[in-house]
Amino acid sequence: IQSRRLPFSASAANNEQAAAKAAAVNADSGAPTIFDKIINKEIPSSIVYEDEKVLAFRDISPQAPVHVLVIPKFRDGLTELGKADARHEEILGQLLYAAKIVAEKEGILDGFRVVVNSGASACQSVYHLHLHVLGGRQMNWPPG
Ligand code: TR5
Repeated sequence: IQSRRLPFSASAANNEQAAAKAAAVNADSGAPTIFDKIINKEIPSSIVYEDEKVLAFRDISPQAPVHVLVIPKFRDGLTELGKADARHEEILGQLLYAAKIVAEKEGILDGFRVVVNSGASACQSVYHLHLHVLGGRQMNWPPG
C-alpha cells in the first residue's frame, strides 16, 4: 500500500519553513483582502479578462512570463479551496474555464499551468481563492 505522504526530506523542511512564514504573516481570518480593493478598482491592476463573476489580472510578482490570477468577484466564503462546499461548484467551474480563456488570450494554449495554493502548508498568502495561470516558459515538475 502506497503511503499518502512522501517521507520527510530536506526540501520538505524548507517547505515547512516557508509555510510557517506564510502562516505567521497571513492566516485565513475571513477578513477582506487586497483582492477586494482590486475588484472594486480602488487600486489599479492589469486586467486580462473580466466578466460578471470572474476577474483575471496580472500577478504583481510574476513567476513566469505570463502569470495571471483568476479570482471570483464574490468570495462567498471561498477564502481558500479547502473551504469550498457544494454551493461553490458552479463558480469553481467558471474559474477554471476563465483560466483557459486567459491562456488563450495570452497565447500560451500550447502549455500552461494552473495552480491553487490552499492553506498555510501550501504557502497561500492571500485568503481570497485565486487560480494562478502560469506560462510562457518551460515549466518544471515537480513544483516546489
Ligand atoms: O501565495 P498565494 O497563492 O496566496 O498567491 C497570492 C499572489 O498574489 C502572489 O503571487 C502575489 O504576488 C499576488 N499579489 C499580491 C498582491 C498583489 C498580487 N497580485 C497583483 N496585485 C497585487 N497587489 C496590488 N497587492 C498585493 N499585496
